[in-house]
Amino acid sequence: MKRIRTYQAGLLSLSLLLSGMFSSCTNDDPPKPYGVLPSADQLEWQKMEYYMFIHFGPNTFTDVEWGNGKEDPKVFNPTDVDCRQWAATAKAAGMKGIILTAKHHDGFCLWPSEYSTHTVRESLWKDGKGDLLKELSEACKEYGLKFGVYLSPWDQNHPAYGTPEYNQIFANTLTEVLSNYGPIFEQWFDGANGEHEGGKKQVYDWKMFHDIVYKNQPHAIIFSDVGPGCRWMGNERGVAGETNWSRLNIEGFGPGKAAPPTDTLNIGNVHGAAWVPAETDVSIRPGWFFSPSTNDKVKSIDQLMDIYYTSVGRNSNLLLNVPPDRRGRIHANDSTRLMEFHKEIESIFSNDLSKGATVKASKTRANSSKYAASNLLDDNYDSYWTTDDDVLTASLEIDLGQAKSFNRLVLQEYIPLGQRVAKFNVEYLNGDKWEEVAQATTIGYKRILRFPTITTQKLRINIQSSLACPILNKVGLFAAPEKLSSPVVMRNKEGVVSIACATPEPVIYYTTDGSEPTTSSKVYKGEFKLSEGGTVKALATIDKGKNQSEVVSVVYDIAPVLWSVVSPVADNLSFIVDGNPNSYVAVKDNTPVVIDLGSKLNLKGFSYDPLKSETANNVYKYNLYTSLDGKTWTKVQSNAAFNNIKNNPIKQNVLFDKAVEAKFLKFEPLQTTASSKDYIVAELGVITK
Ligand code: FUL
Repeated sequence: MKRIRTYQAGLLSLSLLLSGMFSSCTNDDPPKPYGVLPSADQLEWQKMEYYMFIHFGPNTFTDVEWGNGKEDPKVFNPTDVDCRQWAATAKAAGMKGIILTAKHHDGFCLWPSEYSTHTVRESLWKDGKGDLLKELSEACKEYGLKFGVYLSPWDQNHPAYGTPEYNQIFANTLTEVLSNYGPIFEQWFDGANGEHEGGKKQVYDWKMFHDIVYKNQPHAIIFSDVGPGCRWMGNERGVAGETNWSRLNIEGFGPGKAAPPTDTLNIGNVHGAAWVPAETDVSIRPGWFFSPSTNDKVKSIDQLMDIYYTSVGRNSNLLLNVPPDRRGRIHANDSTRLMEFHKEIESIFSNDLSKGATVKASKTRANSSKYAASNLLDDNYDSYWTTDDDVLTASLEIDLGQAKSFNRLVLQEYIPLGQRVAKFNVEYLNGDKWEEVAQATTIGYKRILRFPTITTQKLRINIQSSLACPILNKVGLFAAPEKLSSPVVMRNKEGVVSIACATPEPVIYYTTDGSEPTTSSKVYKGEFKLSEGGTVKALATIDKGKNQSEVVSVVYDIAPVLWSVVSPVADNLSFIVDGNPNSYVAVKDNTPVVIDLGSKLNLKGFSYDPLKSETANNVYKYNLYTSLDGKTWTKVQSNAAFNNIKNNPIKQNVLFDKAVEAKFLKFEPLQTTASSKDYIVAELGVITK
């Protein structure tokens, strides 16, 4: 009897235990994935965050952004290629890999391809025995970096381009690259094509190309405007959308053909059907290829930090281009800047002020410690805080234990279960009042918010809208040094230079002879004349020089003091010659512009400032004429192109084959970057120095 009762009691407690286990199991289950998810390879790729792009090829020597494929392969003759230096630089800069332009739009192959006669084999480099892909892939292995390749489907050299045979040739090229130099972490397919009307049209066999990638490199991420591995984020300025979903609708689009509009690429689609995260590609110099003329235009630390925040800080990977010079080495100006940039990132993000804090969540899934808010502070990627399925808003309160000062907040969503958060804000306890310090939309893999320094013990993150229960795995707080704004140098039509600075009451030092300004240089007391041109370098300081800005450097040619637009006659055309690249005009009906330079000048070249917008109708192809009397014209540039101006609308400097005497300039647009009949000119200038 006793035995039976015991047995029954045992059964009862077993069933209680089981039911308890069962119900807590239900509540304790991780949330179901939301929407489409990253693959394991996409997740690994996203965790790389920052890697190097290398543009190298004939353009490095011919000083153009897009070669036309007709250049003599012998122009490619670097004197001192050192891929180990590239890899060592990338590694020391904190990058996780390198992607090389194995073949750009000129068709030149940086390896001795069997399927082309426009390769390193035909060049003078190493007597035609060199192989850049081999050297760089080996250097990457040695330095523990991942290796990726860029291949342009658009090929201006290959005779078969524009015919169905080209697809097989491109496929063979791909196989060569992907089977000989692996492992390849990313295959970059450039969508650019400058053929326009009347040009060659290639109908690409993307299915075949993708099959080849996956057959040879099953883990490779395929980049294009629409992925499928990762997507172009719509501009070459380094600015991903403030809202940035990793989902995208790709149905009906294709790489190299009708891609979604650039503003969609920039922000993704909230309910997109495919996981295609953003990659931000941007160059450390104004152009993608090295040019001696840009040695002093390497982006400043402030500019690079801005790019870091608008890429990595906005749910995007950063692919930073560092073009080797004509020796085949990364120029000291670029490598020095990369080290400074890395140091800055490290100095900010190596000291997480939330260490040792406590975090309380207003809601926690099943009230289970498994999903506790404390998971946000550990370094385990796979431990996270989340809420019950039906809870879409919640607050996280961080108590730092004592007042601390900071101005950066890092948040990460646990994307293996999908991207969910659509809106949140951040408040801090100021005395006894909660005050908002920032608000934002998406988080994604990583979001970094910048705000003015606050000092507080308590911070609150309010998730205000989420597509499913929010899942966050990281919170971090950091203090970036408050930087002094760099001076802004302007010169007007009369050649008068003014220097301003956003920081109140700075002391500005400057030079005009190209030397570096220091606190012993001339103090800026007011405007000065520089109508004949020169280099202005300026430095802002406060606290008796203890706190200094970065140096800015601006090179000026002759000022447009005497210039005027003689035709067409229309309002505001004087903006073209007012010395101010921020004022612009839309010239009606694609009419040529004629400028009277006021005196005879010896022109080495000319410059065109477009409107700095990817959607503006800037000039792509043009003719340029010069004249001494405004009647008889000499064509100095015929059907010339500002290559890549659509995606990278920066100032274009064009050098003539030989200098020419002129008093008049005629600029005639032939093709523009958008469909409008009015083209944009911000400034036309001359190069005489
Ligand atoms: C663009 C190209 O046209 C540029 O030359 C550069 O390679 C950039 C990364 O992609 O589409």
